[in-house]
Amino acid sequence: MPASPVIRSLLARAAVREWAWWRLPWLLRCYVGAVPLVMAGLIAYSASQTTWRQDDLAKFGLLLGCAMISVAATHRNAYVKPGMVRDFITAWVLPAAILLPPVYAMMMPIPLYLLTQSLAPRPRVIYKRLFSAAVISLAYGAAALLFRVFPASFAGSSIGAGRHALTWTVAVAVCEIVGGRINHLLIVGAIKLSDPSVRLASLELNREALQGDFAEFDLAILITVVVAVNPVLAIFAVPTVLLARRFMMHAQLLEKSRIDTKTGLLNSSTWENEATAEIARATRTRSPLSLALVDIDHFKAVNDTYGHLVGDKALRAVTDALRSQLRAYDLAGRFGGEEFAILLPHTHQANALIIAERLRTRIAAMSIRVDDEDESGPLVKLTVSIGVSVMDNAGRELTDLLADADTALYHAKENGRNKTHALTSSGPRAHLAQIAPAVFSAPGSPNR
Ligand code: GH3
Ligand code: MG
Ligand code: MG
Repeated sequence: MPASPVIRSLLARAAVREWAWWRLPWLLRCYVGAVPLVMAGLIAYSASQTTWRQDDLAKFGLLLGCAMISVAATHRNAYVKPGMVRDFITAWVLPAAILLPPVYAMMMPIPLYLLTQSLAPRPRVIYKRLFSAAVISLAYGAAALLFRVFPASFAGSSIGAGRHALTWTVAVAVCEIVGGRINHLLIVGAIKLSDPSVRLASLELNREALQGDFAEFDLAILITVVVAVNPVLAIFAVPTVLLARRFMMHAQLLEKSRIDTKTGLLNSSTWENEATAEIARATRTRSPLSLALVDIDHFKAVNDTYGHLVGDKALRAVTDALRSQLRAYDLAGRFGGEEFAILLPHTHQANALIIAERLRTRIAAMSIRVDDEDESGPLVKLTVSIGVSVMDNAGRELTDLLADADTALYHAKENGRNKTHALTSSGPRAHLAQIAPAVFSAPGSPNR
């Protein structure tokens, strides 16, 4: 009897040589392999050194239960994309590190990441989850050891009253900072090994990231203090963690609703809103503005020949080319399937045509590999046709500009594709711009 798809998938995972881990560059492979091994070794060692007490186990069970509820009760959308929302797992691991022998904090991330994996609509590669769990395990194992270095008069195994409550909390905060930094550094190591060009400052020093860091830091300390007073109080922290997670997700969802997921450009409704505002600004300030509609030529043939996945890859390549050619204040959106709209503020027709031509020639020069792993395999070549419209001091609506750009695009298609055409509108007499074919047509393509 043939094996079911589930059995086949399990067998494929069990086949060691099939692991995605093998496909990593060797240094990164060693790194993401070594961290979990070190974690396993240290857990085994500290387990052998631990006196297992019933009330510790009960406290651990309670903290783990609360952490699991906060992970499981978060909307599944949060797990669609890694990094979509903070999991706040360390907010539950810190109390374990402070109030229990170190082995508990080291064990805790493992079941939590297994749960995260099972909740994700599209399971993440297992070595990544294992690495994330191991990083937290090592970082908070170190935080647990650090806490024990403080004298009992300053910190100690239980929280006192008055001044001691304050110094105890300061010691917890120091351990959270140290644990958080080690966690961060270990992750940065993996990111840098996988892509040395990545700029971490832009990932870390933005409002969302800092807000998330602070919320996690704050919750971890509050939960530790509350659990130190009475472990059962941990239950009251669950709704607070859920609220914080929801709050963090809101900003991300808002951003996501503006963006076209396939290309990362603005989606058409957001583009239209922002373009309308930009046109109103240009009308008010009497500054020039142009609009370009870019349509990939014969894109259906790419899909028909190589399939939709390669088609999507080509769409992303065109998007990257668009981004690389535009200025920071230009507004690019995905307007339809293989059609893009670009608003060019402070741009007269002559400059708009130069920008559009630069874009067209750049895309025509690209070669997109059908199969990344087959260097001698087929390449996809694309061209685009571009229609440009312009608002020279005369106040016009977005619909007028789009209609003109669409007419110009139609002419570019009609005249052999891989061309830039423009339509100017000075009053009711719109006319096709006289564009020198030598400048604005593809080499070798028929002249208009
Ligand atoms: P033309 O030069 O006249 O523009 O020809 P075309 O084939 O590009 O235009 P047509 O409108 O006939 O086909 C557009 C194609 O774009 C059809 C559709 O399958 C493809 N397409 C639209 N959106 C996507 C997408 O998100 N991914 C992929 N792979 N293809 C898409
Ligand atoms: Mg097309
Ligand atoms: Mg089209």
